[in-house]
Amino acid sequence: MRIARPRDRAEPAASEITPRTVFLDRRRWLLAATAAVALPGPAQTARPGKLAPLAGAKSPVAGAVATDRPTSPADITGYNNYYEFGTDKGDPARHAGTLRPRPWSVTVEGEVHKPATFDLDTLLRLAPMEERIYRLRCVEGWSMVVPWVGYSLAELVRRVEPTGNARYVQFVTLADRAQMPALRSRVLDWPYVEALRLDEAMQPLALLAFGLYGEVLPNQNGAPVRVVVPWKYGFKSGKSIVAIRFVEQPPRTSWSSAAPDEYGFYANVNPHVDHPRWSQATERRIGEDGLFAKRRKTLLFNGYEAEVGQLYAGMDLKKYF
Ligand SMILES: Nc1nc2c(c(=O)[nH]1)N[C@H]1C(S)=C(S)[C@@H](COP(=O)(O)O)O[C@H]1N2
Ligand SMILES: [Mo]
Repeated sequence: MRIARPRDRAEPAASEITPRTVFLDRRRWLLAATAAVALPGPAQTARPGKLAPLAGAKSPVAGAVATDRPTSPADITGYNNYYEFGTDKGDPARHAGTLRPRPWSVTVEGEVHKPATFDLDTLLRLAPMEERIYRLRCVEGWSMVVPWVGYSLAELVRRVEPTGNARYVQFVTLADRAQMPALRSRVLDWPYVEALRLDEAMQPLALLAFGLYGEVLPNQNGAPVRVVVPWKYGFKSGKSIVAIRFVEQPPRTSWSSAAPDEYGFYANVNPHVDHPRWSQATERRIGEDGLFAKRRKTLLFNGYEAEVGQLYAGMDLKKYF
């Protein structure tokens, strides 16, 4: 289990030893970030720091706690896409130890009344931390359930006060060759960039995540801060964010510029719009992949239709895929 301290390694995850309902209930906490410290350790991942829980409170955000069984910490931190560290699923866990998640800052700029550079400690205290248990569905056809720790991206958006011209929000992620050797490969045009429409970014499910399973984010999952947009394919959820830009025109996004026929700007999870090279109707849940494990049916908007469907009312989702 890569996020555990070395001496804890033999211990099973709480999710493995506690009945699911008790486990989920126990995790419906508000979390305070004050204790978060990520020290670079001798292992390949940053040493975990706790995001301390405040007992009792539940996330007030509709849809924030999926009832599916959370994927194991070993799978969440061992099976990753983070191409800055290589393209194999095990590469991020093996190589992301060179990422330095502190010191860190995020610059917010463009069409806002209050542009600012936030250092990590300021960001950690910007709003109360919550646990959000989200399904994550990769465009490649697999999915996980992750207990993230963070707060709604809308909290940050409101504080910088977008101008009337702000219609899109672009997320720029770290691209530093000294920390990310795989940037030498030309697999994508670095830095990895993603974007949302402003109203999508304001939807309370859109998360700024700082941790998972109650600990600061492991490097391979996008330390120290990433975006998580649970109703869209995983590639929309940029890791290790360094800048957030508010703009008027649709910004460039890495995957839709690399392969515009395969990856649209919206990238909403949609079983009715196949990838040109494979079906998107079903998915494999990581951790359930025994010999006889059935693929699951992929749900429209990854199961978050009730919460986000109205954002796309009247849009042809086959055209705006
Ligand atoms: N900077 C950056 N962010 C990224 C990626 C990446 O390669 N680089 N991969 C994306 C893809 S394709 C997916 S599926 C998710 C995977 O997140 P996870 O490894 O935490 O499950 O991260 C997304 N964010
Ligand atoms: Mo993905």
